[in-house]
Amino acid sequence: MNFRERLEYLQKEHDALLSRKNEVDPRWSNGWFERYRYPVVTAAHTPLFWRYDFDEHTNPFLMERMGINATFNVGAIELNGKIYLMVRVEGVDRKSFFAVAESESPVDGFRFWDYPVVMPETDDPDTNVYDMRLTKHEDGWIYGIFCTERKDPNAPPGDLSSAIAQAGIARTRDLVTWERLPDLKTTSPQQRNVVLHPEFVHGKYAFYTRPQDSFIEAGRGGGIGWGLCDDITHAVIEDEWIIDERQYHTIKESKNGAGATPIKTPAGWLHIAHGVRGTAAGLRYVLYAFLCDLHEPWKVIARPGGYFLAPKFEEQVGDVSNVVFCNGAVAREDGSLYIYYGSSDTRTHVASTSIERMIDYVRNTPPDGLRSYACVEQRMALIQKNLALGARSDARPDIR
Ligand code: M1P
Repeated sequence: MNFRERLEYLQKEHDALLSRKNEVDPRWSNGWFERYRYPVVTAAHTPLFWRYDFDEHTNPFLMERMGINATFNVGAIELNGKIYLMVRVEGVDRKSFFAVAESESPVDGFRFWDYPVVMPETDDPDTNVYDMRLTKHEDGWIYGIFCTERKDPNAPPGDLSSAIAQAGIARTRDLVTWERLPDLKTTSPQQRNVVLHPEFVHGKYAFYTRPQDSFIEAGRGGGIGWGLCDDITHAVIEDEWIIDERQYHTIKESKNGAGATPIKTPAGWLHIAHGVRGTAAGLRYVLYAFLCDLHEPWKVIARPGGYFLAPKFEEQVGDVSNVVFCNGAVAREDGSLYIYYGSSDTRTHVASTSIERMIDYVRNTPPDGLRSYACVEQRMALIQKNLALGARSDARPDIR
């Protein structure tokens, strides 16, 4: 293939990918959310002109000059009827940056804007930025809260891995021009998975936090925290407390973190978070949900046990396998809810449901029994009820 032919081929493939229709994945059915056959955003969705040099003189072989490794962990927002994803794009150089992909449809047709987001730095430049949560705040701004990572200045010589994670804060009106504000200050040595609540609480900005002792380990950081601050242009949380604890032998034993910006429903603030546990094969990240009081959003009022979405099918494999992670969801006026989630730190999927189904799920799923015996009791209650309703039994004990 000569230069022209190869360029035409690449463009044809790219167009076909961008215009591919998505469909509900028939391999999955649990009655309360749908999975989709195709990811909504992959590295291949990024514009060809981000990756290739189209000049035949400087790139006669039409090689990819600056590859993209992954597109995952997206913030999400609906504006004027369109869905905008704030994608964590990771180059082959391991650095992440933000870029907007938009679509008229919540499940397919996402196209990246020509340029990625140019996020201003603070006086202490970020080495890496990722996982933005978008919050349309009642103060009129759209905020992006994201993880900013820098090398630990106190790491001993030769330690090239120790890093510090903090919450970066920026705001915008149009997703194009961003005003960077100072990073959030808390009493915890590190923070990740920080989310801004969309409304003032007692006249203050309210944050969900995730205190952690080190870059990877939550350590004494007990789970998802909550704190208020007076001034978002110099955000300081002096009093941070845990509202959703990590717990032994649960899906959030090692870590958890707030995910999508909480969704206001008549029943309360709906949260979609992630929980992490250790396995012989490494960490396993799943999504779980909980509901907080409408007027006192720091109070959890429904806490279904276990996960609602775990890595399945192709989602299980990628750069960091066995991970699903959500930092964006869109609740539409018609009551539908679209949950965007990254799989294995590689690509982005969508799950669709409705606020009604989610509320049914969080209210009517029993909490984690925390012991096998208690969990069997919960299941016995369900079985007895169904058999009394005439459920057909498959087999009955009959050993003589
Ligand atoms: O690699 C899995 C995830 O790890 C981090 O999440 P947490 O801080 O809860 O461990 C984040 O870096 C996230 O981006 C990543 O998907």
